[in-house]
Amino acid sequence: MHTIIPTAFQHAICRRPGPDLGAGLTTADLGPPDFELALHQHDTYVAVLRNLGLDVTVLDALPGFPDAHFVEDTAVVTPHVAVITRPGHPDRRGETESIARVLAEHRTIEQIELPGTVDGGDVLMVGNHFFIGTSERTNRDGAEQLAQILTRCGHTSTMVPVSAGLHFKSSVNEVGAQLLLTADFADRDELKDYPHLLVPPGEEYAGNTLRINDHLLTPLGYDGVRQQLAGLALEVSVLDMSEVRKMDGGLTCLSLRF
Ligand code: CIR
Repeated sequence: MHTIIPTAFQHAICRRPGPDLGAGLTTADLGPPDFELALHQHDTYVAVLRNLGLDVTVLDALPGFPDAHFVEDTAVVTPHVAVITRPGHPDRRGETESIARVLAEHRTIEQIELPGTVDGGDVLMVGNHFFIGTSERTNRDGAEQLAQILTRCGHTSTMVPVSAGLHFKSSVNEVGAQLLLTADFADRDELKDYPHLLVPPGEEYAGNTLRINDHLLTPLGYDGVRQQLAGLALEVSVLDMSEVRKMDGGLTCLSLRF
């Protein structure tokens, strides 16, 4: 059993969007993304992480993989290991190799094996505990493989069926020590031991708010969520996520933090 190390993120990995980002997977029906604006929004995101003191590795776009800037889905990084996922959508499986090379500089590598599938967007770390959403992208076999790796590392985990949104973290994120911000999953049994802030109706997209140590990043345009976050003793940055939203992405998807 490993010692549990409190999580203060020091590193992040991001990847620049490529000019083909509009060819990625989406259900959003918000029109095609503007490449230049997407790059600008991505640069702002990276600058915010760097201002928070993170050492950020920014990889080049990956030709042929228009969703590759959503790096969160390619790995689950814990204080001890990096678990390289097997993304649920076959079009995304070629994104993991280059991420594994970078993560191998920081962590022992583990791997989700066939027939398992996991998208990192379904995995939320809350202290020593991990929620693993089972979704269209993360199947039961993948979730069980991940749970076994986490158990070996001294963590606990709970599986939660994802009944709304693309990924678990589309709706649920940690916005303070053990404090969850939840859209859609507020009354779920699996979350009952954690205090929640509730996302107001119509602001579900802002359920994807990202905590980096003592700082929160939340998407522009959701005043109800902003007011909730203002009551916490954390600094808040508001970022325009319009272009990644068109491709079903959000703040958490754009980085791996560890
Ligand atoms: C996909 O459908 O896979 C991408 N267009 C969006 C992935 C977003 N990832 C995330 O929320 N972790």
